[in-house]
Amino acid sequence: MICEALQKDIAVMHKSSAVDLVTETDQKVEQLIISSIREKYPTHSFIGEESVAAGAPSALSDNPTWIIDPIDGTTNFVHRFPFVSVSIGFTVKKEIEFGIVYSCIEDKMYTARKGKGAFCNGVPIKVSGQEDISKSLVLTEMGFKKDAEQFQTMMANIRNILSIPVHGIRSPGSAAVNMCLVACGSADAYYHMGIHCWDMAGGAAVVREAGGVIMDISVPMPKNKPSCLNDYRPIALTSVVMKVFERLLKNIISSYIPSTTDP
Ligand code: LIP
Repeated sequence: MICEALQKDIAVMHKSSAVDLVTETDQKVEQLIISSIREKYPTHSFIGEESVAAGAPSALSDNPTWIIDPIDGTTNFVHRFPFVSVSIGFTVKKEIEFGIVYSCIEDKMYTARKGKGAFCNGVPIKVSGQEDISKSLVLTEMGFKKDAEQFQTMMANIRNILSIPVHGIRSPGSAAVNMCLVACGSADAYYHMGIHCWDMAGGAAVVREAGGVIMDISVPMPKNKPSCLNDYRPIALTSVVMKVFERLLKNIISSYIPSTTDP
């Protein structure tokens, strides 16, 4: 459906701001996914980006829940910039059981199931294992909220990370694809302020099963644990930092502005 829509004119609508874009295809893809799953699993719950935008609750319960981003990278989709994905994470008792990210234009299907590994088009993937931040490629996204405080923090973070120096910073424009790029070792870390659960639920399973680490820097490290490596709280996350050098990034990212719309 997404690939077909890319061949036609794309009508753009706006959500929270003039740069928060949505299209009819976002809505149609979400409806298609939810209705086909609901037919098979009528008791399951859903958190979908476009349903929430239309007023549906965004609340996670213990019930089996599908967390859906029908088009992650809508701005890319509108511009035909080739990182556009469908992201689905499935939780039971608030724990992610499996995740799927389909990068439509690249035709890459990332899949992961708890304890069973991560795959791209069926081939096992793993994180890079890079432990030296100065040899790293780091991903980030600029997000939609551009108030003065957030803007300043975002720019300071980029300046700080570039000054380490790292090999580079990239911003592909789809949170789910970014997570999969870390999962398959094409990038070493990804950080994001104000990410939403539907942007990351599918990718979280993929990263974790590929040997990566996800953390919320707004959650203080427990005193009895030397690191957050085992403190995996996917649904509480509103910000992610991945990979083995998360401690370094934690020191670099100077402040944190939570998103208010996530469960
Ligand atoms: C978007 C992400 C993008 C990020 C935005 C937003 P959408 O998702 O993919 O990388 O910068 O904050 O979360 O709105 O295209 O599904």
